[in-house]
Amino acid sequence: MEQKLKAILVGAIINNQQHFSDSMEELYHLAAACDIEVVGKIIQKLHRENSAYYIGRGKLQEVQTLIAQKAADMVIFDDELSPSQIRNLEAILQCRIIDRTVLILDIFGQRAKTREAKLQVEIAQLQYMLPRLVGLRAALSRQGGGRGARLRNRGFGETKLELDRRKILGQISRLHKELEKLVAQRQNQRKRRKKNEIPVIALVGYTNSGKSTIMNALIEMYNSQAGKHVFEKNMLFATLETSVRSITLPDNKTFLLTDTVGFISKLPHQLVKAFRSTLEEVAEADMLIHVVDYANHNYQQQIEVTRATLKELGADNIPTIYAYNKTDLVPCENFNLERDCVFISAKEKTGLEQLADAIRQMAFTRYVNCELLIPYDKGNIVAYLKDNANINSTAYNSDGILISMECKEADYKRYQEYANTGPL
Ligand SMILES: Nc1nc2c(ncn2[C@@H]2O[C@H](COP(=O)(O)OP(=O)(O)OP(=O)(O)O)[C@@H](O)[C@H]2O)c(=O)[nH]1
Ligand SMILES: [Mg+2]
Repeated sequence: MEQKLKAILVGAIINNQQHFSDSMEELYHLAAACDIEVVGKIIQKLHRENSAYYIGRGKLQEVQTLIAQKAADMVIFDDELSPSQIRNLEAILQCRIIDRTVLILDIFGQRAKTREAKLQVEIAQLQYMLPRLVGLRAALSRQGGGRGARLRNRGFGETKLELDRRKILGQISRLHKELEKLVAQRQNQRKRRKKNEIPVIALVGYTNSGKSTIMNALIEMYNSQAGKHVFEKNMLFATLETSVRSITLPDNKTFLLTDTVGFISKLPHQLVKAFRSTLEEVAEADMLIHVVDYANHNYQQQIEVTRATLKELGADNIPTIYAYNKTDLVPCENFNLERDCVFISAKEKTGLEQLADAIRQMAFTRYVNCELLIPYDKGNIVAYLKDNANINSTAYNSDGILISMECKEADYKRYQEYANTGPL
């Protein structure tokens, strides 16, 4: 079995920033997801980041000693380093220096399955590499391309480093072209969906908050079609590709539910850019379900990170319901019920009806209550309404079937000639 790479984590508490320990814990999990063993941790309080070394020159001595003590292969910084910081640090510490961004890119690289996701990750990786080529090449030649010189990621490996800047630029533009074709296909699908006037609801939130589990729970509850489940797992970035499922509530209200990639603190801007086409699904949704991992003590900051990312995507003005998930892990039972929020457990399947109610109220506004008297020879209309409206009662009168129901405003207008009364 290949031995794991050993790493030391380095973080700086800049200006007494809060949530620092959570960020370091998250870095630990990111490293673990890349199959890296963390053997030490160094933290420094700073007023501002050191432009040459990120942390202070003096502190580097400590890092150097720890590297020797623990026989570490690499040092991982909890922030994106500039190309010159990487060069300077590698020159002094004589080992591989990587940052939070590289770990996230590596995880995305491992998880990408569809051609579209693979293209997007590769573009982001090349964009990250481009300004850092000199440093990467120097590090590689120093370490002879050996064990310490690479993350497990293939696409990010040595062969890529042999390419010069121009070649990489050419490759980025080729990948972009291929991506554009795939994106155009998906945009067409979206346009078609729009024409159907079915509301599109997107699940958004921090990675591992339970978006995919909620999607599966709703599929099971309302659409027991087999084989439609999406992948859910206790790991960072389980979902990288967008999935769309049609869900029909018992009152025949149908919507499209979208599950997509989760967010994280300091999500690399290269990734946000490369995944823009995937994330457009979010920006174009009619409503968002912002999923919060209520069992995570840091959930409030995760909400903020998610909101900031949504803003970056231009999706901050979409009607949103907050779904506080994993309540089965939270001892308190008196959840304070605010507007636009529901408390659920996707695992135990509790609170899902409240979530469905919230969806009804927010996404199905253009509905009316009405009574239609459908002549007996218009059986096709009755059949349509059975599938598409929420029928409260049916009475078989001498002059036709009297249906009292709640339906789309558009459907009411379509059959207005049969209206028994105006909209109620
Ligand atoms: N205890 C508990 N665990 C849950 C609940 N909902 C989801 N989980 C677990 O949380 C983990 C992450 O769930 P996912 O649904 O994959 O999370 P996600 O938000 O889709 O994550 P990404 O795709 O990585 O962004 C899984 O191990 C789930 O079983 C819940 O209500 N209670
Ligand atoms: Mg997921």
